[in-house]
Amino acid sequence: MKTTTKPKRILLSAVFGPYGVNDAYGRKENIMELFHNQVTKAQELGSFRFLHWSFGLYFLAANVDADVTVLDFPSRQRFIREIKKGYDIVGISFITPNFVKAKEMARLVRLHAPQAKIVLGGHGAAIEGVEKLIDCDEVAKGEGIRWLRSYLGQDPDAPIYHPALCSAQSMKIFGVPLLGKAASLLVPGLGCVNGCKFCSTSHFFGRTYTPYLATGKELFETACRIADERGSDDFFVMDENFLKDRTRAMELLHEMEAHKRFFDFSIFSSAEAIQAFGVENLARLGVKFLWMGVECKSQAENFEKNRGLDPKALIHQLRDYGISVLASGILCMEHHTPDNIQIDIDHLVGLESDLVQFMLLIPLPVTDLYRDLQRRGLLKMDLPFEDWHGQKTLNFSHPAFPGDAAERWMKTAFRQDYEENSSSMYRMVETTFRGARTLAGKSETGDSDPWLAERAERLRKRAVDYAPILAAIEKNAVNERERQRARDLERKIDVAFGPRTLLTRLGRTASVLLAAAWKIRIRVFGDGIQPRTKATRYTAASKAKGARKTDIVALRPAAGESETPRMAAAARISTRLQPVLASEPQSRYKK
Ligand code: B12
Ligand code: SF4
Repeated sequence: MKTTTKPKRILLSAVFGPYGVNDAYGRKENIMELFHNQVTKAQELGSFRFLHWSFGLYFLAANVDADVTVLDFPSRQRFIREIKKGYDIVGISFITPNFVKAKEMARLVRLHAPQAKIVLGGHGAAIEGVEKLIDCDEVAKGEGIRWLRSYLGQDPDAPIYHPALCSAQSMKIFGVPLLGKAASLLVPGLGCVNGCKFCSTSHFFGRTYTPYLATGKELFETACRIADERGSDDFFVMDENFLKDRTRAMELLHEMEAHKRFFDFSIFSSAEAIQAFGVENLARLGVKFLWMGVECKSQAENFEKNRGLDPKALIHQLRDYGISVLASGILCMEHHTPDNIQIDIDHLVGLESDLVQFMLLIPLPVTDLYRDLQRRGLLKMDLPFEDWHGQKTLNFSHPAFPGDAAERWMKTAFRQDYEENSSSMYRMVETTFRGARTLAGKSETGDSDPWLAERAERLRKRAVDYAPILAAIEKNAVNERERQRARDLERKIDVAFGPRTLLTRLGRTASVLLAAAWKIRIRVFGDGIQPRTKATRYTAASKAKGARKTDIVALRPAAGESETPRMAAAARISTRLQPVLASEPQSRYKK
């Protein structure tokens, strides 16, 4: 008689909140918001307030044969409630600064669910000796899907299923919610082969690249499925160096053009890979946002990926093509002193990118930098891991930056960028406008084709959609320069793309009112935002062959756990796009 084994019951949890507060488990600087944490934090009302889901957990859940619950952004109490439900395995995903939270969660599991095995995963698993520091049964280092499948006795090499996921919740700038569907997540692969000395991601995955979607065709087919399922052609591409595999990216572009299917992408890539792919190709591909690691000015102290490149010229060209750039730089590098660090800050600010990230040099476990400083006895191992987040304190002895010097330089740098370059939202509207003009200009000179002409039209629409927020920017400008810039840009958009419609006028008023309301909210209740808890349940039966597509979806969340951000129907800063090529009707791609 055939016996069937009961599927394992697994809980996969992110660390508990609240996040970004000073308490026994964390620090107020360690905010759970990408941009507000480390990019636009000095930009007051204009800071980007986006919350991203804990993507790795959903990938794991969708790729093992088991009954899996994903608990994202729980409170400590909510986590306790969940572990009491009798799981066989509790997986905890954490990064280094959240070490203490993971430790406390493991303690709670032993206390309330002694039958459960505890598995640790995520970048925190790289901490040396973590298996002894936290009471656990297993530690998954590196790529987790293969690991978890092997642990469960399943085929580690089975094909990877890419779930359809929304990338973010609660997105606001100047208090104005971004309307339309949030971008979907696309994870082409994990890791990066470049192995820059400080880079935690590259080292965690053993300086290798693990593709989830190995070819342009696979990428295209997955993007089509997700776009159709979620009703959005916009993608946040979670891949540390997406353009590194140039052939794959080119193949994706060819597939899109062959099937006349437009997508928009926000990507991360290194300068050498961007240069090799070509700026016009990026515009054709629909890249609208690009994160690039500039790191510092000095060629001698920089990394191979930036050798011999002129970031200023590259960024200028990218923006001319409507591609917003986030340039990231590292402060308090080993060669920095109070006498030369300003050179790098001026360099980063002078690049005139749309956004700038300043991050302190933080040697994280297993990187070459970490090992090097460890060998030299410079790591501050007595500094609690909660402080290893890179926005306040150095975790190694740097003779030139004692006490709170690092933090002071960082604050000055963010402020300088804001005052000189204006708010990032202003810059992004400008980039979009510039891109629309550049591509339209190509049509006028006969240097275009229907595909590029459609890209021009999309940029034009986006510029018009964005324009109402310029009123809020003008009203809340950091200085006269920004006020004047916002006014001028609005005028230019009006002149280029026609007079303001009633909708635009309403949008302007709404954006000013929403920004005022946001200002009051911050004054009265403070600046903090906490993400909403989300529990998603995946059953083994629903993941059986053929049923994946329709069945791997979030169950209705319990009361108070809604994952759908409520969007006020006010000012419209929408990236909603009409997927049409010239006048042809959109043909949804069919496999
Ligand atoms: C998205 C992201 C965020 C989001 C997090 C959203 C969230 N809900 O947690 C935001 C933007 C808020 C964020 C913030 C921060 N982040 Co962050 N973030 C990332 C990023 C860019 C992508 C992670 C991701 O989703 N990857 C895709 C998924 C599929 O891969 P994955 O998460 O690695 O998961 C795989 C494996 O790790 C493993 N796995 C993961 N969890 C588990 C659990 C179990 C049980 C198992 C078996 C396996 C497993 O399996 C998965 C599939 O293979 C990474 C860089 C990167 N490219 O990896 C940095 C990264 C994880 N962040 C990092 C850091 C330091 C931070 C910040 C402190 C800011 C900063 N200084 O950079 C803050 C901390 C916020 C906080 N309060 O906790 C570091 C972690 C370094 C380290 N060694 O711990 C990274 C590596 C970036 C870096 N600096 O190099 N981050
Ligand atoms: S290129 Fe970027 S992702 Fe790759 S190793 Fe260097 S810093 Fe890390």
